[in-house]
Amino acid sequence: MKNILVTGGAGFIGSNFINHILEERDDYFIINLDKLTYAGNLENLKPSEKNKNYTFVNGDICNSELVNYLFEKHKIKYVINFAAESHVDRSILGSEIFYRTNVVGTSVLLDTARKFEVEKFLQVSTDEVYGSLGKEGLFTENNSLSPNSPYSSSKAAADLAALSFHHTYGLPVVVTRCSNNYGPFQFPEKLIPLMIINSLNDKKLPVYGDGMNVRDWIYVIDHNIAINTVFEKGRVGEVYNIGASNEMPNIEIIKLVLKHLEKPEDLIQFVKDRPGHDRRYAIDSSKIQSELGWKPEFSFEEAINKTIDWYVRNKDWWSKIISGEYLKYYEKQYKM
Ligand code: NAD
Ligand code: TDX
Repeated sequence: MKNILVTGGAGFIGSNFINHILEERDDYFIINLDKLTYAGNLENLKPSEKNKNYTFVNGDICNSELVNYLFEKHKIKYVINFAAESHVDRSILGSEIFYRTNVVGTSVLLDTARKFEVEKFLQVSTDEVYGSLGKEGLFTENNSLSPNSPYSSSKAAADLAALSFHHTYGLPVVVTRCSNNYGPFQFPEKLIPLMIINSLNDKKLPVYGDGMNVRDWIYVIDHNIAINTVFEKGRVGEVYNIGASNEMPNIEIIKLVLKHLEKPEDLIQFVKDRPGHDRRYAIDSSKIQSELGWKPEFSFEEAINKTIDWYVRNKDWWSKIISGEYLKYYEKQYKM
């Protein structure tokens, strides 16, 4: 049995990871440590909550005493660190919690992992650490890091901290840098769920700038299969980019959502651009493909339709979210 500390497992990607992997594997025991911030939601974990190989702990990765206690109690030998403040716009409104959770929290996990001699520590990083691309080219693992937002700078610090623990102490660290995810249980602040939910509610769709910023989209399950591949087979001290070679300008995705939901394009509203808005991300994932044999399984067309339909069917899930703290955030961010 592998005792794995999964942090941030009540968020979008972490909950999809836990639900997926517990169906696939009976040799993983998962201890999910999550602070249940605005983005954490135990409803995401309904499929796993009764699984005998799963336990939930409500707590903060910055809490060294708690983290030490959990390593001791559960004889933790593996860590997959998803926990983070993850939204760029919120990091622009206020950065402190981003540096606290993403940097200090990761350093607490690294120190404790070192003390308890873990066998693998996977740091979930992001392609945003590379900065922004021009019209041409792709991010490879050899690109220098050039993060532009408080969010991405905090993720770059955590990513480099993890690699430094490998270099200095020989901690068996692997780092993954993935592109933009979409799928079920994504918090409504992010582009795709925001556009789906606003369309369903006949609300305006706020598009930053000219709508021509490009993101490279991957279905969350493909990301999670890649994470497990790197977790099992990745060489320690290495970085693996993850992406599905699916670049699209934002406006194209928004029009596709409107078309699928049979809503009019006049819902689109161009608004003030995000400060420091990265123009283009695009991932070269040839290293993980050739070295570890991973490749994406879902086509964009199939998975985006599945995702839109999931939000249509799961109004109960998102209507609770958009009526609470989210409403205040929305008004502040969009002033509408
Ligand atoms: P999310 O915001 O949906 O979930 C984050 C989770 O972390 C939440 O459950 C939250 O409660 C928890 N958390 C926050 N602070 C914590 C703390 N101090 N202690 C314990 N738990 C805490 O984020 P997500 O989209 O699922 O992203 C997960 C990870 O993947 C993040 O590290 C993010 O940087 C990375 N990533 C995300 C994307 C993307 O497109 N969403 C792409 C690449 C990488
Ligand atoms: O209302 C909006 N209008 C808009 O035009 C929102 C929320 C976004 N956008 C644009 C900004 C980006 O160009 O859509 C694009 C995607 O925005 P987000 O969903 O906020 O994602 P992004 O900033 O690209 O960051 C995401 O991908 C990398 C995740 O949030 C990060 O956690 C991950 O590391």
